[in-house]
Amino acid sequence: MVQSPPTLTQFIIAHGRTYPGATGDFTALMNAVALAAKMISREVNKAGLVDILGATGGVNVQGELVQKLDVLAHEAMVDALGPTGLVCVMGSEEAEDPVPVPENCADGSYAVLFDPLDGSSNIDVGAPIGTIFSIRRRVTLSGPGVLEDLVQPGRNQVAAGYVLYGSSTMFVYTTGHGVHHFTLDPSLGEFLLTTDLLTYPETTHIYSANEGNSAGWSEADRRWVEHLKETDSATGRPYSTRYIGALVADFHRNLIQGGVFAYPADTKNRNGKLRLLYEAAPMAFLAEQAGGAASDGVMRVLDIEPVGLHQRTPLYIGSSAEIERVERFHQEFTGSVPAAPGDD
Ligand code: P6P
Repeated sequence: MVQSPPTLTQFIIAHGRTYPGATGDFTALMNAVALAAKMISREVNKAGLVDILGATGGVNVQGELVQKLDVLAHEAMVDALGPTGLVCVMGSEEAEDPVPVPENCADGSYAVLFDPLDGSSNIDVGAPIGTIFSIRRRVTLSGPGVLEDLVQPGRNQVAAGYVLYGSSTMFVYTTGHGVHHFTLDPSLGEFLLTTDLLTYPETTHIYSANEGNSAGWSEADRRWVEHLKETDSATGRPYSTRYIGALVADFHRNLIQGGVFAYPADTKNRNGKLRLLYEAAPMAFLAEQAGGAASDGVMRVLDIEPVGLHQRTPLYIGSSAEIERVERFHQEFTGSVPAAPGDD
């Protein structure tokens, strides 16, 4: 029997002493997330073969056209997590209100938030998409969880991760002891360990931003990106730009190759486009665990005190040196978004 790398489950059990609670509950919870990931991966990989491409015609709370796979992914996460008895309430990009778990399973000690299918506009063009999840301990004592269990600062996360549906399906997570990277072996139906402790490379030479929005950026952001286009002292060359349009894919590439991702506030999204609780905060936990950082331009994302389930934030995430630099630009130049035409 060829000893393959450990599966996700074997890895979590072997590291059980470092996981929250260490009662086996966390292992079961992560297995439920991994099951949902496999179910979503199966649907994503056959998207071209059956009628699940294209929009449902519905619109989610963000006002974004809901793609059929978004709905499937949301249902996969709810169906996998709800019956475990480990989760008291869920928050999803696809649901305006907190998602309850089955009544007889409501005493779980975890509250889980997720973006079930990040970058869904990439679905119909075969570009990478992802799932993002964020796990916190409940703050209420028992019974069905409530909004308060979900709306907690990023520092309270006990685990966070993403699934990347690309050339292969990858599962990347942290519990505060480094970033662990797994790849799905479809022949086994198991995620196998690829890299135990992923960390950002020392130097970065990639930036990821949708410069189509730059006319609506603040002076600080415009100056920062123009600075990146000048010759960089560390590498002797200007940065390259890479932008896939899916946070998970841009984040993962920058983590492996070195880089910084930015979705600044602009005149269309004056508080930023990305959601704090189930996009920015879990990715920020991963970034910090990989030796990087994440900021809203002024403060670290994990320190932001959230007030709403679908609250948005500007996001700059990547190597620490780059995040410190963009924060310096926001100190030196105005970070205020210009008034849009017709604004008072
Ligand atoms: P834009 C996908 O819709 C998403 O939420 C992130 O995954 C991605 O980084 C960003 O929005 C892309 O936004 O405006 O550049 O298409």
